Amino acid sequence: YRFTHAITRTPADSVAHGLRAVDHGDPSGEAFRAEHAVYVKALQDAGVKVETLPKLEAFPDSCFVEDPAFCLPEGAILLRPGTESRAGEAAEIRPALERAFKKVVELPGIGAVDGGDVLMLDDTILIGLSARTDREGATAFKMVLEGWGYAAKIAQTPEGVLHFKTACAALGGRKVLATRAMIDSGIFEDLTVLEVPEDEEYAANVIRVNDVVLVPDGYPKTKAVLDAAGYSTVVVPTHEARKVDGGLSCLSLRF
Ligand code: CIR
Repeated sequence: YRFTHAITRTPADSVAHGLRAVDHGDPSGEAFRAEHAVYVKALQDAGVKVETLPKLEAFPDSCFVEDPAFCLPEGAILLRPGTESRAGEAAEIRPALERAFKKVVELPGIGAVDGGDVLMLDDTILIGLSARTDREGATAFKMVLEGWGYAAKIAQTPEGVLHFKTACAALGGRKVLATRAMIDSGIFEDLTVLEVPEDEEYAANVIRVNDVVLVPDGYPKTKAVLDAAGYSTVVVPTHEARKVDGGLSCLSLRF
């Protein structure tokens, strides 16, 4: 499966007020925009046409476009982010999705799902319950996916982890990269798992884009694991994103 398109959104200066579990200082809008440009270039170099939407000062976390929607070849699903300050982001991303897809549907019901909790494997889509994705939202989302012909399964995000994909990434071909906590949950029993070395847990959030794997800068042990497994890795800086718990996957919608 190859990605041909991606949607991103320029980080606003208000990202300094972005949500975070632990405060390591505020990200700078300007520095974040410089890193974002490197990220966009890396996607383009991987063969993807990128549409970058204008920054939205009213939504500090809106550059993390992965959370308010989920894209599949046949259409897009507008999600309901599970935190109040981000609820309006689904409406903001809708026009871009309507330009890109013939079919755009809303998550039915009132439950919450953040796109960061959705892991697309070759044969199944996993939906991780978390502080952002509740059982009601996950069940409604699972039904939409099944209606579109996909197998979907509800899983549990490890304790203290923001999103399911904060702790794992799909590498294609029944292979995943995952933290020890995620491996111990047993969810990947039937897959080939590459383990993220200790103290590099943040680097679990890589993205496979066509022939390359984008890896965050500063995690040499994880890069070495991927290189040794035969992947072609591209290092991308995420120092500003990390200050507000963001990583490589959250910065784009890929399809
Ligand atoms: C948030 O807490 O919602 C943002 N500061 C970070 C979102 C990261 N998104 C993701 O992992 N998919």
